[in-house]
Order: sequence, then structure tokens, then C-alpha cells
Amino acid sequence: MKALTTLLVANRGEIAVRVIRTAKAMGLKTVAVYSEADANAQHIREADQSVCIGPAPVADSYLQLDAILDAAERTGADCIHPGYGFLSENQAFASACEAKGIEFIGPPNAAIEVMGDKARAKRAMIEAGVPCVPGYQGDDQKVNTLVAEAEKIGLPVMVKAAAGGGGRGMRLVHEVSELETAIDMAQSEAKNAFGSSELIIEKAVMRPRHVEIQVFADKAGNTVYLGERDCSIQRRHQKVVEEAPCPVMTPELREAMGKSAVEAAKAVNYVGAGTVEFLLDEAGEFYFLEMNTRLQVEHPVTEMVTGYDLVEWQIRVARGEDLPAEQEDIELFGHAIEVRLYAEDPASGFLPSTGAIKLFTQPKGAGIRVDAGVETGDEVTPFYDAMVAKLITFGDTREDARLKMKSALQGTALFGPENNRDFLIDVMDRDEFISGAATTAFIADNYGDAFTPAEVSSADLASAGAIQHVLAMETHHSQSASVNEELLDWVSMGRVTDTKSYDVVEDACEVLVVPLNAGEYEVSVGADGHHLVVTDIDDNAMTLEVDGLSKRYHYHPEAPATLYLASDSLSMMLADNTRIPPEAEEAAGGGTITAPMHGQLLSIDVAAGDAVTKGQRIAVLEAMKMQHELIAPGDGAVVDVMAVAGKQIGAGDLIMMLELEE
Ligand code: MV4
Repeated sequence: MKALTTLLVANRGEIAVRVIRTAKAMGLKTVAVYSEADANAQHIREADQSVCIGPAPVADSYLQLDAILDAAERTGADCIHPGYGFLSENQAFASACEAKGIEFIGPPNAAIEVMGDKARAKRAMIEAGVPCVPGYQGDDQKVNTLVAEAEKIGLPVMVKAAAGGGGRGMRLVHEVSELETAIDMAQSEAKNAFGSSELIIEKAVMRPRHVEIQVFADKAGNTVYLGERDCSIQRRHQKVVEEAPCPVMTPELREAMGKSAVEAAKAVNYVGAGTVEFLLDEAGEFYFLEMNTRLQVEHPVTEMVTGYDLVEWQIRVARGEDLPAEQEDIELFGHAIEVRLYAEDPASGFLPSTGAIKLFTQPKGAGIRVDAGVETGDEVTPFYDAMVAKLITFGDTREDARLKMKSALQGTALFGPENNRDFLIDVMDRDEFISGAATTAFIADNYGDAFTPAEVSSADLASAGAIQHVLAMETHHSQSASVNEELLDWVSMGRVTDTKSYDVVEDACEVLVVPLNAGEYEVSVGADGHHLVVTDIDDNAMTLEVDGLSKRYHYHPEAPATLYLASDSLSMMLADNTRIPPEAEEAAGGGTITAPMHGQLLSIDVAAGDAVTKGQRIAVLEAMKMQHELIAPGDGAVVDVMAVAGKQIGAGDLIMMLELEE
């Protein structure tokens, strides 16, 4: 047994946070490392100590072996958890740790090395009796040889870079006539991308499922499998939904795959957490693909169905303890589903999206787990992976877990960067997903290259209008100090009819909000009339009965008149154009400055006789919990100021008169 007291996490985001939490729970001290872009990131906030390792780009920070090892020495860290990605499968890093006497929480160097090369890995697996896709993984890399081998295997074939992985450097070839060019191109691409042009050729398995087995080994050589995960739902080799168990698994198939995975691990003297990836074809045959020598993103679904904490297991194994459980003890319960919340724009081909997170509400409840690396107020920068959080749900059956995931997603709001929440909700409702029949072709078959969100409905616009009205009332309420506040509010402003005009895609939609009683509204959206009753208000969510049907919305107001809104299927950003200053005055014929909405005048910045220039701030109004700057619509002079700073003011009330130049 080796005492480990201080763990450095050589990673960022959700996995760094997740590792830190278990390490702390086990009594270890934790050290986080960060790039300049992550100085105030969540993993830094949660670690006991943190060390800056360089500028934002990964090559200058999270991939800087020396800076990380230096941070470990300076903080007295005796072990390093690499997370996934970055240096997690980097032999040079694992050896450098060993050379410095720091425990690398991962497998031995030699296992990383063999599994990092597809040709070597396949040769080792064939020798160990692990089923592999029929193919060629030899040393002779002459184009003629590769073409001949491909013809022997029979088309279609997959041409893969030996040094690639996770789908990188891979191409499908259907016709013999295309082989030579495809191999030629694959060689030069592989050389460029991985520094080695070596290829392997395999029979292509069509419409496979991606089923992977979680394995674990201790330093004494005990090796077990912890069931499987089905990760078939991917987009461009990026996993989107993972689950355990695999919906088509049988106990016999699990045992066969599990034993093969254990053989694979033993063949390379594996230690720690590893994942053996298989393709499962429509006939139920499985084939080894590759072994990932790290903890994977999707490990939580295995934790949910086994009840074990895999990071705890990793630390125990690193210390030299035996595995906490033997194969006979390991049982699977229920069903778990994980979805990855990405800051990306499904409507524009899933391009990454960045920016400040204005609101991130995480779902809570029994059987719901959120592994997140960000909170409200954090920033999604372009430097790192677009995944901001994972949602994991657990239930007795797959259907329980699916329904819980759908409601967990509906209880999630992520405002700021574009993201795939609404897409994930849609996935949960697809027949092919519901039936458990989804294969690796699921996203391409069901969505093509983009996901078109539903249109904003007139009920949503009516709710937006009512919510903005309620928020304006709240602002007013919090500012009127005394007496019968409810009554005061109601009399002074509650009955004022409010018009909003939301830009929805290209069209402007007029929304007329007529308060009836406290919390009750008649709202017309164009020609549609809606009756709304606010039934529940939380900090960032409201429940409304819209025409008798209960709807829950997450909301976040933002200056000048933007409302972020998320219904149970759609996230929206609504900009109210009606009352944004210059327009209002122009309609009034020039220099009449009126209050765009109810609120409190925080300041008046000009006095009668002052000259003003177009765009200059002339007053500040606080409404809807935000400050709105009123600006001069043109050059001119102040004729008179009617309103008084510090006072409440109603929508449309006169603030000042300007004389504008032609
Ligand atoms: C394959 C294959 C079909 N036949 N190999 C993609 C990721 C990498 N780990 C291996 N991959 C594949 N290898 C043969 N011989 C199909 C895929 C594949 C895939 C695998 C798992 C999940 C999604 C996928 C999407 C496209 C292709």
C-alpha cells in the first residue's frame, strides 16, 4: 500500500470537478491546474489549491507536461488524475510522472502504448482470442498490398489510421475502383494528422451499435467487467446519449463481451479503469474496435447501475488496494441514461457556441445527477470542448430513466450560448429512441445535418408578455416602501395595458397584455386571444395557466428589453422592440421623451438648456430588475425636464422635452 495524500487533477471542466469531489470525500487534498482563461472556473473554486499553468490555448496549458509536473512538485502532489482527453493517454506524461515518483492514475505505460496503435492493439487482441473485425493489420504498407488485402476482405471496407482513434482518420470505401485513391489519401491524411501514415483495413460493419465494456483491474492482476454502455447515438463521432445497460443486451451476450473485455485488459497487463469498445452488428455478433485507457466521459451511467464510484476505485487501485468487488459481487440494477449538454447551435449544423452563461438551472430530484463544469455567470470560451454538463438519470426500467431524462431536461435552462437542450428533449421523444432500436445511424437518419427547432407559439409569446409584466410589477413592488403595497402597486400601475412587439425570427409580433386582476391577464397575440393566470413564481421560473393548460417557463430578463425564456420544449430569446427608446420618440414626433415601461427613474443626466448629441445617455430607468438607458434620439437641446429622479414612473409618462435639430 502506498499512501496518497494530495491529488492533482490535470484537467478542467466537469471531469475535474467530479474527480475533486471524490478525492475530497476520501480525505485527499486536491490541486487544480488552470489556464489563464479558467482562472475563476468551477474546478478552481472547488479545489483546495490551484496553480496557473499557462495561457488559454490547450497547447500552452493543459497539454504542458512540464508545467503540470512543476505544479505537482510545488504543491506536494503525490498523484495525478488526468481525466479524459488532454494528457490522459499520453505515454510521455505517464512516464514523466513515474520518473518523478508521482503516481499516474491510469494504466501502465506499455498498455497505453499498445492500445494507442490500432494495428498493434488488433494483433494483441487476435492473439488473446478477442473477436476482431476481419481485416488487415500488417506491417507491409505498400498501396498495392493494402488494395489487395481490401479486395480479399471484401467491400465495403473501413480504412483507418493506425494512430487514429475515436473515428478520426477513418473512411468507408464501397467500390474496388475507389480503393487506390482512398488509401493514398488516407495515408497522407494520417501522416499529417498523427505523424504516421500506417493504416489498417477492416470489413465495414453496417449500422452497428457501439457497445463498450467498462473494465477495472488492480495491481495484483484482478480484473473485472462492470457491464456495458450503449453509446450508439453519436454525431460525427461525438457521443450525445449513452445508456446502461444496452437495450438489446442479454445475460449471455454480456458475459461473452465481458469476458472478452477482461481478456483484452489482461493481454496488456492493464491496471485501473479502462473501456473496451465493440461494434455489435444486427446479427448480435460483436467485434473489438479499440480500448480507451482512461476514465470515460460516460462513466456515470455505469456508476448508476452498479452503485460504485469509479473515481474512488481508481484511487484505491492507485494506492495498491485490491479491487473493492469481485466479479460475482458485481450486479446491475435498473437503467441509466446520460445526455451531453453542449454549447453548440443545432440549428446551424451544431457549430460550437460561446459566451457568458446568463442562467444555468440544474434539475434536481431522486434519480437525477448533474455533472457540470459551469454555473450561472461563467463563460464558455472557444478554447475548449463545447460540453458544459452531463445530465444522468436513473430508473427501475429504461422507460423510467427516459421519462425522467425528458423531465430533467425540461427542468434545465441554459441561457447564453446556443445549446442542444431542445435537441436532446426531441431525441428523448423519437420512436427509434423510445423503442431502444437506435444505432450509430440514428442522428443522420432522424435529423440530417441540423435540428430545426419548433416555431415560437402564440401561447409562448402571450406568456412572455405576461412574465415581463409580472417582472415589471415586482420591480415596482420592491421599490414602493410602505403601506398596502399590493394595493398601491395595483392602483398605480397594475391596470396599465402594456404593448410589446417581439421579433420572432423575421417577423415582428404584436403582443397586447391587459391585466385583469393580480396575476391574471388577457393577452392578444396578433388576432389570437389568450387567458393567462400566473400560478407559481420562483426565482427563475414561473408557472402559468395558459387557456387552462399549465405551462412552466424558465426565464431570465436582460437589458434593454430581452427576455430569455424556456418552455418544456423550446428555448427562446425574445427582444421586445416596442419601447426601446429612440423609436418611441420618433413615433411621438421628435423630442418627446417618455418612459418606455413602468419603473423607477434612477437618474436624469441632463437639465433644461443642455445641449445633447445623438446617442447620449439622458436618463436611466430601472424596470424588470434591470437598468435601461434612455438615449437622445438626435442632436439638439433640452427644453424642459418634467420627471424627477428617484421617483416611480408609469409607461408612457413624459420625462422631458427635447428640441431636435433637423
Ligand atoms: C467501424 C465501423 C464499421 N466497421 N469499423 C467509429 C469510431 C471508431 N471508434 C470506430 N468507428 C467505426 N468503426 C468497422 N470495421 C463503424 C464505425 C462507426 C461508429 C462506431 C461507433 C459509433 C459511431 C460510429 C459512427 C460511424 C462509424
